[in-house]
Amino acid sequence: MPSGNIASASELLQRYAAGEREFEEVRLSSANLQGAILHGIDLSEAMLGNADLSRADLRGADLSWADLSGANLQGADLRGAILTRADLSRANLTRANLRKADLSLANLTGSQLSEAIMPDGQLHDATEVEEHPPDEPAPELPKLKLYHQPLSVNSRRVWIALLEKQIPFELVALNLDGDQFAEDFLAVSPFHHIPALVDDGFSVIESLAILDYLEAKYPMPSLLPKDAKALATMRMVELVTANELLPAMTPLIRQMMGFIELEAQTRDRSVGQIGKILSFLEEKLGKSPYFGGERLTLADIVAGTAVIWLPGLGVSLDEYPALKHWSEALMQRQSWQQTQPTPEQIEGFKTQMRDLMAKADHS
Ligand SMILES: N[C@@H](CCC(=O)N[C@@H](CS)C(=O)NCC(=O)O)C(=O)O
Repeated sequence: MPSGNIASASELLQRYAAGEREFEEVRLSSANLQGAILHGIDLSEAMLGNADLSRADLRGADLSWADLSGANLQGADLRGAILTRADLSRANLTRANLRKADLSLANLTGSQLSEAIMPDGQLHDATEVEEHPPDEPAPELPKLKLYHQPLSVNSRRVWIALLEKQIPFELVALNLDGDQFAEDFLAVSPFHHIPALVDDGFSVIESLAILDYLEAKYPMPSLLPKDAKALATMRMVELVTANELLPAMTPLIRQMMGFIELEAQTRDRSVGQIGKILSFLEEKLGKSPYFGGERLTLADIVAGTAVIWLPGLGVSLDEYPALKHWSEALMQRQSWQQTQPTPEQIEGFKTQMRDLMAKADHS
């Protein structure tokens, strides 16, 4: 079913991320869709005049009859896109890839096509771009590499952000049974921690730094609120999760995994501290669907990969109805479902850690 009345770039990107492809009545003149990943989208008749679509991935998109006059399509990937009767007058198509695109009856008056790769495989006004034979497969996009462990909450937040932002990436799973000390991994992550991200030879460690890097490099769809208070709330939630909630949960996680027996007093202390943090989070969430307001942000990803474990650790969310509803809704998202560790992975990790602990006791 086509979605009507899309009036903001973020709404379009959110709905696209949720799997919708057909959109009607899109009015996004002058919108910022720089670097947006929208392949296969149906935007026929969309109003995108003066929009910034530079470096956008619009492979196979239907843009027939769309108003793209004055749009910035510099470096956009428009391979196989349908641009029949589209208004591309004054559009900047410098370095855009239009291979196999259908430009029949499109209005290209006054558009800039310098170094654009045209539908027939010819370079229009080419200067230094290498010409590929028409049937040669398109060069692969450089892929990010995420080193992770499926049960790691710190890794999962990065994994989910990559999925939500629709960034192509490759997962490299570590067992953490000693493989994190391998020389080639230490070259990436000198403190032998996952997650670690490698982007074209550039390594980033520390999950929150990785999230910031992804946001800066791939700003669309945005996972950062714009408003000052929402931004501060987002950072508070991220840091309170990392610095308060996860340390308070650690003894309960160790007990759940069967690594330790917890004394009642230690358990009560952990549960009391978690309660304090949950009250704080409940208050910050308020009546909004997400911590940053109407849209998913990094706060939801960071807190939402930790809080969802609490019922399984014996900490009920019943006293925190907003958080309970929020966490249940997050678990319905494809990105949470796709990254949820399987019971077999959890059992496998428990056995592996018990073996490692037994080995350490005997050495
Ligand atoms: N502050 C770091 C924490 C990373 C961390 O503690 N990772 C754990 C797994 S969740 C790890 O790599 N453990 C294996 C090791 O340190 O050898 C982050 O947020 O990325």
